[in-house]
Amino acid sequence: MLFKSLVAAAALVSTAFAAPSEKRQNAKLKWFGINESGAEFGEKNFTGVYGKEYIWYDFKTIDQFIGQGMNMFRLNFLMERLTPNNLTDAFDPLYLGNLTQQVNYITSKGAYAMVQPHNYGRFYGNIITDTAGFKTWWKNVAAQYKDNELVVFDTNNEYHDMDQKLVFDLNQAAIDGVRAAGATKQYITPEGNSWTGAWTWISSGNGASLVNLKDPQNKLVYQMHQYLDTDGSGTSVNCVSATIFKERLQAATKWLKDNKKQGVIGEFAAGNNAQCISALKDGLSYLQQNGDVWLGAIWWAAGPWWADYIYNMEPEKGVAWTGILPQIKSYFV
Ligand SMILES: *[C@@H]1O[C@H](CO)[C@@H](O)[C@H](O)[C@H]1NC(C)=O
Ligand SMILES: *[C@@H]1O[C@H](CO)[C@@H](O)[C@H](O)[C@H]1NC(C)=O
Ligand SMILES: *[C@@H]1O[C@H](CO)[C@@H](O)[C@H](O)[C@H]1NC(C)=O
Ligand SMILES: CC(=O)N[C@H]1CO[C@H](CO)[C@@H](O)[C@@H]1O
Repeated sequence: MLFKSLVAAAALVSTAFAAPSEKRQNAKLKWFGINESGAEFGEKNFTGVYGKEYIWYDFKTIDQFIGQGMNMFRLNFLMERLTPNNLTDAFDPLYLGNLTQQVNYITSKGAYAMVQPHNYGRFYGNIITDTAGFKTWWKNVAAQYKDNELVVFDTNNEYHDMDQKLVFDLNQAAIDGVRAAGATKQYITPEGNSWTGAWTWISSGNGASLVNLKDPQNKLVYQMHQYLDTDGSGTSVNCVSATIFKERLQAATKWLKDNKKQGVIGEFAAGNNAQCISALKDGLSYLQQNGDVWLGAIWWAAGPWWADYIYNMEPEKGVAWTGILPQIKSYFV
């Protein structure tokens, strides 16, 4: 209730004061997406077997998400399974085959596919310090998709507890590797230290450091993640308040605007209850109002194996598919 009146008020304000130069503000968000998660499962077992330790994504559910208006799929996978043993080694042809099959399916439907190593800046559990090897890894990966403009390259999932300069250097190496492969049209999405939290983007030092990343194609979209529980970890069904999403986005939004950058919320989620749904709508409305710098948001998560997980959006039984998606899809595309 409270929430509906907030949206109504925001809509009135925007109609009354919208200037032509603010055209993108209050438009529907460009990207509405889902984290497809499963190919990185069994993270302690780097080899693993398809169907036992890990799983790829179901094309039928991809169609169902597209039917709901989604146009962005963030594809989780593990670097150790793509290039076993060494960053600069050859690809495992079957794991690459599956990744490429997913990318091709999604982009053939006109949606974006985000290639996302779910590695936290680590390889076999060790922080990646070989920036030259990381650049080569990205050059090799991007070469596979260089002619597909609907692919988005995510440098790595959630760097954390790392030297800030190393996080900068790895992101820059990834950007340089992608462009060196001849992939010049695609968006690249750098992530920050501290699990790339939006709410800590400034306090963690990410803002001051990553503002200096350079892309000759000028197609960087800074990726931040945001959960709404007390510690921001995305492990509870409870939300701090009905306005916590927006509050946790404010400092990062100012940073994007001050520095003329673009951002995307690459992971967000909340429990299926009234307070969280109010918070989600309030935050998505805020993203829309700041659509000059925010391209969209990507729900965490779907995938065949999430079962009764608190944020499961897998069709047709996931709690977020039934309870959340119908309430938030109107904010997008
Ligand atoms: C790793 O995966 C293989 C293949 O499925 C399995 O045989 C093995 O038991 C797993 N190891 C661990 C430690 O889970
Ligand atoms: C990859 O191989 C190079 C050259 O042999 C070596 O220097 C590097 O440490 C290896 N990296 C990993 C992660 O094993
Ligand atoms: C996907 O991986 C499985 C298991 O390794 C393999 O049998 C299958 O051929 C792969 N698919 C493609 C398209 O490469
Ligand atoms: C917030 C959340 O659920 N994060 C999970 C993301 O997926 C990895 C494994 O794929 C889990 O380890 C995280 O807990």
